[in-house]
Amino acid sequence: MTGLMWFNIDDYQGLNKIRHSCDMNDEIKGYGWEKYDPRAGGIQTFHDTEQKLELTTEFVKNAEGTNWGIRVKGVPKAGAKSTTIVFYAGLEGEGKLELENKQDKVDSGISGDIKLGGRSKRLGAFDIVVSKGDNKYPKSNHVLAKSRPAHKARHLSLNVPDDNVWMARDVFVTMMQDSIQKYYEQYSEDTELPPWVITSLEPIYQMKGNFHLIQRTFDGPFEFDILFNQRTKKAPRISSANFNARLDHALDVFEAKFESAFAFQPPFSDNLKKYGNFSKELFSNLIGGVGYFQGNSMVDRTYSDAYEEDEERFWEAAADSLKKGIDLATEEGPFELLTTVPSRPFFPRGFYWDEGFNLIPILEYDADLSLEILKSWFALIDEDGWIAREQILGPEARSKVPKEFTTQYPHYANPPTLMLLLTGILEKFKAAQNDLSEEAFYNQEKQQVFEFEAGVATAESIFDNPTLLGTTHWKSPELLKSYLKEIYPELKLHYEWFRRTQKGSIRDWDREAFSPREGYRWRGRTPSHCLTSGLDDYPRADIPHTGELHVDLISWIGMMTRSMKQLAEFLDYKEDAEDFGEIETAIVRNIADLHWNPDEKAYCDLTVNEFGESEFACHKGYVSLFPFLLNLIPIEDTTEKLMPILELLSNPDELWTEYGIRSLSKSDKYYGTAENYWRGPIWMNINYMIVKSLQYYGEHPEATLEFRLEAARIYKALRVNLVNNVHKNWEETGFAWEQYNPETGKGQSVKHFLGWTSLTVMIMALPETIQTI
Ligand code: 6A9
Repeated sequence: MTGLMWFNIDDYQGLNKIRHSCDMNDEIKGYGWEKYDPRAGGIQTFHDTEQKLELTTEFVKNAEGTNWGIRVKGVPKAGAKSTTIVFYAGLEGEGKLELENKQDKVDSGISGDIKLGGRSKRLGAFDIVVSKGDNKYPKSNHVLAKSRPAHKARHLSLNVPDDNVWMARDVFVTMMQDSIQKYYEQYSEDTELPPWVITSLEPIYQMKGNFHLIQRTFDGPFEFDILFNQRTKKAPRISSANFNARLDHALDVFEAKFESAFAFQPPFSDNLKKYGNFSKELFSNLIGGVGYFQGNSMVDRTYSDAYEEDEERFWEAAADSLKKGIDLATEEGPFELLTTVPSRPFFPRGFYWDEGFNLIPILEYDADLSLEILKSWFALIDEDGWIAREQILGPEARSKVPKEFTTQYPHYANPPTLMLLLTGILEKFKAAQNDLSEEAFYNQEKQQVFEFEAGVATAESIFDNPTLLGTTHWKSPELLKSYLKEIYPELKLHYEWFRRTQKGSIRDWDREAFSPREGYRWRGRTPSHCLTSGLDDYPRADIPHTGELHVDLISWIGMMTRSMKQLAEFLDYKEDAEDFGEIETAIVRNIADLHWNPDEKAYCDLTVNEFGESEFACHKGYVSLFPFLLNLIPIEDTTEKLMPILELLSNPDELWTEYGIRSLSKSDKYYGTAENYWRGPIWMNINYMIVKSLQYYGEHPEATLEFRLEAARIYKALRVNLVNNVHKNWEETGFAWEQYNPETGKGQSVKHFLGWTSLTVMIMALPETIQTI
């Protein structure tokens, strides 16, 4: 594990906030990837106001994945001078990591390159070089500083337990405190602390260990390299000499893949100057946020009776058990997970339903990577078919979560968005196979890139390389089939878990024709929250009831069924496909028979009133849209059901705003109340689904013309409003946001939220208008 820390040392202010991990409240005016390709490299910048530094890290790696390099470039802001940078490398598990410079030259600082040599089971033999770079001696007047010959780099090493390597900053701070203390012991408490105490830590940490810190200090602008190479003949080494050529190549790869993945449409394509950097940053930070996590997860396996939620006022008893559950939870694992994260500074871990959205743009850009991530998630399905909603693996991930939120419960669900992605994969594959012959398909892609790109030669070589493109699964149907066959049994288990554990009880009241099995209820609901639905505080029936049925959940399970059916058909599992088909039909019927409220002209949750009668619980907003969002409304119902949905979407007294569709109707009594998280604010994940469904139903040949024209009108305006509002906020603040204010459009809640907010790039690539005739 390697990392970088930095701080300004003109005075001792910077010391208090040594920059290491990203934190939401840091005074940084924007930071992150400008361009990033996970197979070739990219550029990351930090506009660090607090540490008075403009920092850039250029990153390259080879296609084989064995070697990488980082060029660290810094420019102190006006009035600032000296910066110190600490690079660290720690080895977890078996193996070794050692300094290879001559030991006798180390104690007083190292003036040239620094080299670590290592070996581990997974990496084989490797080395890490931290180049000398530009390193000038500070013109300090301090007499003690003058007695030091030069600002040499420092190397320190010690043993750190595996689980603590991530705490590099704390380790460094401890060392620094020791040096400061030693200084005061030697001199006097009243002498002003000279800078070299911090930049030339005492050589008391020279034991051979698995953990190494290398500190370089610079006056003015600086530049140096960190180069990691496996000692294998398989791939040429990455060096300071070939760094620039590799970076150019990485940026070419990024541009070529980006242009072909997201072919922007008007009005955005007409103004790439305005939208170009914006969209590249959004996407680069999504894909640059992909992380590998490893460690134990906290799970409450007590299966307390209260978790059955079958008693009246069940949430009270459940709350008691949940409180105990926090302490009764046991560690499970270790698990590993490759995943995107909703937000690097604030939610740096995987969330189940976020992932299905976050992978949509990644599927376009690098399909192989999205399949690898998907597989990594599905590998977490346990023997009951459950996946924990929030993946908090290991102590580092856990350190970012208050204790009461760390425990996962095996009866809790979260929307199965990853199944939606699976449908997208099948569609994309079929499009690649059917529409065009394979070769023609690639020629066309090539052609598109030629049109955009000056570097034709590079573009050509990139497009001859499916590995670099991440399209090997499209090139080989066998590969895709065997991938899907491998995950199919777990997926089926997962699907059955959903239907079994979230089953609702359908009461035998007077409805025409409902299918008794298909009604569902989210577990884990309280009067104020339904966290498992993903829509946290969105209002439901005022008092939870065991006879409640949730319209968003039946829709999710309907989509999941359809997706399983498509998969079974693709793999030629005929019987399964038939079974799924029957369930799908029953669900579509029950969505209409159980959940459509003809008086409100909306889909609603159901609850049971004080007389034991079934009753609608209607709160118009995202929840009432779900049958539409997941395309589960039969086209025959255009006039009766789809038209009123358009009316709901386009009415400014209900869901319409100039910035996107708000989560809860302005006319609902809970609009804007309490936490006001999903009670009005605009969320990009659901807006993306709305835009896509407007397109789906609006282009449906069997829909009425009246409907299609109205859908087209809303589609066109909504698409532009969404993109422009995210763009405006990005211009103004330097950030993408978790949600947007429905009255002002202002970004709010968590900033640097590049999970589903980056779906904006998908929206830019959708057609400006839909086909109405
Ligand atoms: C709180 C506090 C440093 C809430 O994006 C992740 C989820 C969504 O899945 C969900 O739909 N977010 C949305 O309603 C954020 C959830 C964070 C919960 C953990 C810990 C962090 O303290």
